[in-house]
Formats: sequence, structure tokens, C-alpha cells
Amino acid sequence: MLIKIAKSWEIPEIEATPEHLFLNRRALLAGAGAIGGALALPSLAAAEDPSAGLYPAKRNEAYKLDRAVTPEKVNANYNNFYEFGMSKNIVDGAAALKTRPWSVKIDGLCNAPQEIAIDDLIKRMQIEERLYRHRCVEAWSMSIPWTGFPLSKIVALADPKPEAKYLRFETFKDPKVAPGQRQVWYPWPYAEGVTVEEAKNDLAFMVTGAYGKPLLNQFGAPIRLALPWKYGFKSIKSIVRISFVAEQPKSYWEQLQSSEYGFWANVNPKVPHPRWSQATEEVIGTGNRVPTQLYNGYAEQVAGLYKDMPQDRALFF
Ligand SMILES: Nc1nc2c(c(=O)[nH]1)N[C@H]1C(S)=C(S)[C@@H](COP(=O)(O)O)O[C@H]1N2
Ligand SMILES: [Mo]
Repeated sequence: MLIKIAKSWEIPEIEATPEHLFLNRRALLAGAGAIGGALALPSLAAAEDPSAGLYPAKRNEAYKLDRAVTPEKVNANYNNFYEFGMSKNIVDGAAALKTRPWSVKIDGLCNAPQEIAIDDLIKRMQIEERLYRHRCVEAWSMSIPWTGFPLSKIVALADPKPEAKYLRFETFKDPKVAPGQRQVWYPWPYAEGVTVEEAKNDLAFMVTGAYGKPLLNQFGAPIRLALPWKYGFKSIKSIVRISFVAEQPKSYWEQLQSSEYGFWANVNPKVPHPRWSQATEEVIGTGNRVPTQLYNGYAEQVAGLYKDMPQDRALFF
């Protein structure tokens, strides 16, 4: 099928309606008022973090960027973390999240189900630094020095049974600290999923740090995912549970609006979101708008994962 696609320079102004406007519409429909204020609890200062001594980790030079790293100050003040509010300014709200003690439960169809304390997990997994691009479905991007370990190591640790076809990830649920979660008509906790094959791809990265130190709360401390070839909403933050399952998991966004946020969510400049173009992206902090690349520029590493799949499905969004 031929689809007429406007060249990036033909696209007038950013048409993107951010994810949060969709959420706001729902909030209005539900007749809700404003979100309550966050509790003013201090976050774990980087120096007190039990894993602080492991940073900065050695950079893996195989992961290069074609653009500058987004300054930490810019990135750390422009975040999507709907548990803490609809705006990009969730730093103060996210400070209420207590990231110790914290553990990650691994369960479902695997031979070694277990619950691991976060510091034991980080120590065990030989963390490294990688420079990754990040492309939000809202048509903006950043570049981040993440620190962490390949998701394939979690697969190896869990030893999945042959029936396991997917991993399902879940974020914490605690409406006392996360005001967004008091809006009970959303499908909390935030959840996401990938196939076992995707999880074994070397690019799939469990992130425990950024900019040479343990993750700041707004980035999804103490552990989040980075799937740089997929739209950013797949990169779930503050993970408490990873389950090996037989059926394709339904993500938070898919439950809200499956016609706009599908399971695969592979970055594809040629397939517009139903409400805006994906042909270009605003590089946050630079004022520049650049063409978006297929699989966000990672086709060489990941296109093979989807070769047997109808391309219109794999590359929908
Ligand atoms: N638990 C949780 N994870 C989440 C989100 C969220 O709201 N809650 N937002 C997602 C979206 S839409 C994006 S673009 C990225 C943003 O990551 P960043 O703030 O580090 O740029 O996190 C993703 N992971
Ligand atoms: Mo996003």
C-alpha cells in the first residue's frame, strides 16, 4: 500500500497533542478536580544511595550517538511520570517516592522465581554506561548516558519456561505518595510488556543510573527500562515486578486507548500517530527539529526481530 507522506520540511508546525492532554480529557470526562499536592518528603540524596559507590560505571563504547547528550539539568526537569502529575515538571512530586528498601519480584512462567533487593541486584549485574537516544511518542527526543545492565541478564536469571512468550513489567502502586494514582479511573499500576525475544536483544537495557550516578527519582528510580527503538512510553519507570507470561500483556496506554498506543510501538517516522505526525522530533534543549529515523536509528540491531511479522503491524506505532 502506498501512503502519501509529507517530507519533514513540508510539515508546518508541531501538531503533537501530548499524551497528557489525552489524560486530561479523561479526567474532565470523569468530572475530576485537580490532583492533590504531593507529600513533601525528601528523596534519597545521591550520596546516601547505597549503590552510589558503583558510579560512574565504565562506558560501553559500542553505543554511540549521532548528536550531543542532553544536558542533565534539561533532562532532569522535563519528564513524563504520570504517577506524579500531568505536566513535565514532576521533580518535586517524585521526590516523595521512597526508593529504599526496594525489591523487584520476578515471577510467572520461569524456573527461578525470586524477589531481589535492589542493591543485591545492582551489585550482581556488572553495570555499564551506554549513550542512548530516547524518542517520546509526543514527537520530542533526548540523548542520555544511562547506566545499567542488559535485560537479557534478567531473562537468564529467571530461566523462563518454554511457554513464556512475554515479559510483563509493573511500576509501584502507592496512591499515598503518587497523587496521580488517586485518579482511580486510570489503570494503575503502570504496566508494559515486551516479547522474550525483544528482551534478549542487546539493546534492551535495565537502567539503574544516569549521568554517572544513581537514578534521580524523576527518571524512574531505582530501576527502569530503556527500549530506545520504541516510543518512550514503553520504557517503564520504578519497576517492582517482572512476570514471564504466555499472553501478550496489556500496557497501561493500551488499556487507555489501544487505537493510539499499541503493543509494538516501534518508532516509525512514516506512520503518523492518529492525531499528529511522527516524521520529525524536537530535540529537547536545542531548539532543533530533526527527521525521525526508523526504529529511532537502531534498525541494524532490531529490524531482525520483526522480519517475520506483517510490517504494517510491527511498524504501526
Ligand atoms: N511508571 C511510568 N513509567 C513511564 C511513564 C510514566 O508516566 N509512568 N512515562 C513514560 C513516557 S511517556 C516517557 S516519554 C518516558 C519518559 O522518561 P524520562 O522522563 O526519563 O524522559 O517514561 C515512560 N515511563
Ligand atoms: Mo512519552
